[in-house]
Amino acid sequence: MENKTVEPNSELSKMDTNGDNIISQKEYEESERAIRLELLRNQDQKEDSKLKMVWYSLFSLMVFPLLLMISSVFGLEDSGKHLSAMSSIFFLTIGGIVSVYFGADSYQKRNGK
Ligand SMILES: [Ca+2]
Repeated sequence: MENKTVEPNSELSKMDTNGDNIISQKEYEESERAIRLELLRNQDQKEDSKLKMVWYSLFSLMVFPLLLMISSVFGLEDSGKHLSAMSSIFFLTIGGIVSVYFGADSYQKRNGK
């Protein structure tokens, strides 16, 4: 059997965790498992941030009418008018964000991703 060497200070040399200068099958599988775990963690963080975005969108949906009420209470007629003008596109955008999130989520679950 021919001896193979790996480049020193490379990613491959880091696989030799016990320092015996041999990358065993076990060390290789452990590194592969660590990479897979890292990918899963990244995926999880991505899903968390998407979910957070949806929650903030829904929260802004509740804040919007409050802004209208506040502007009418303090007699800010112009602000109220501007907010009313914005409301239709605002609600459409929030609805789009939320529906795309749930649509993409169910599509990914159905396709096993
Ligand atoms: Ca080793």
